[in-house]
Amino acid sequence: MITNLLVTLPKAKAWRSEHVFLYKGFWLSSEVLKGLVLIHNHFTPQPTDIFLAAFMKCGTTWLKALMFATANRHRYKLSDHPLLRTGPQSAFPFLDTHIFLDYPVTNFDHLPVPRLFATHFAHGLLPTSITSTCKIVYVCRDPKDALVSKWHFLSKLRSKELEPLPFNEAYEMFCNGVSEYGPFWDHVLGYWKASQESPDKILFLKYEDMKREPTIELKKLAAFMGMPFTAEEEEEGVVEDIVKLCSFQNLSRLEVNKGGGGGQKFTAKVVVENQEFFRKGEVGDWKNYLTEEMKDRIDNIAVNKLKGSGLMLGLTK
Ligand code: PAP
Repeated sequence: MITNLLVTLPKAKAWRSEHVFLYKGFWLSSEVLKGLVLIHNHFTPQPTDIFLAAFMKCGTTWLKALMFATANRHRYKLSDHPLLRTGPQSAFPFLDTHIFLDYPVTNFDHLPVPRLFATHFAHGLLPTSITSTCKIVYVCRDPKDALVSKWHFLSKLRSKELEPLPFNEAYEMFCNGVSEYGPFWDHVLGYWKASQESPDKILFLKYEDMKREPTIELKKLAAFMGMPFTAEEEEEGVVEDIVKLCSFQNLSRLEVNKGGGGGQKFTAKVVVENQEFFRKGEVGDWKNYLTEEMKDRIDNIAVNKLKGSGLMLGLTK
């Protein structure tokens, strides 16, 4: 089924595997394209489901931890929290590939309500049964930092049978929109526009804002999820406690996130160790990789692509 579709699609060099395929304006690996078809044909959203959507390397791991800890704050003690044992990636399913981990298709009925799901798919690729019914939390990031993070991540996962992908080539590809789930700007714009039209359905967050003011952003997130912190919880410091639990400093030092056996199964062949989801966790690491000229070019692309949208991105100094 998927093979028949793939032969009809334009393809380009990929960052992890050999090729990505252009499907409805976005570059997808064959694995996630299969996932997308299954989601359209077999996934039944519930109105209480909450989605976490993001382009790759824009904050999924962090948001998974925050959303899971917030939604389940009455079930678990922070001192003995499942996040400390499993790491954030296992907190809830990454739908794009999890949908086909069980044969013939994964059933998610056992998940507690609200069911939480993560996806990297662009807004326009998701079935309307999801986008018209479920709440979506979207997190975006300075494209320069997303690019650097993605290059590190996918270089590690890149098939050993392929030549390594030099950073400058990845930069060119990224600027041209060609990378897994890209183009970056179309991805961000799709969710941005949808969030402007339906702010009650889509919460649009920025990694940089979360770094600067995590408690304010977490309160926004909890309220959007329909689980606002009470005055009593705020007084007790619950917001700060969750921020601390989910911080890069705390999570990245845990055994399970340092190669201690924790990992995320994406496909039968691709299993990624938890430690790969924690690198630096900083804003502005791009400065160590991009020349002034490269920075100006990518910032100009962002300005042009986002012109008139009211969204500004990637202007971190
Ligand atoms: P994914 O797309 O593969 O799921 P994602 O979690 O979105 O990855 O992005 C990983 C980035 O978030 C890494 O950024 P870096 O490469 O620039 O360092 C990772 O370090 C960072 N990250 C992971 N956990 C946290 C956290 N708790 N707080 C802040 N940043 C984090």
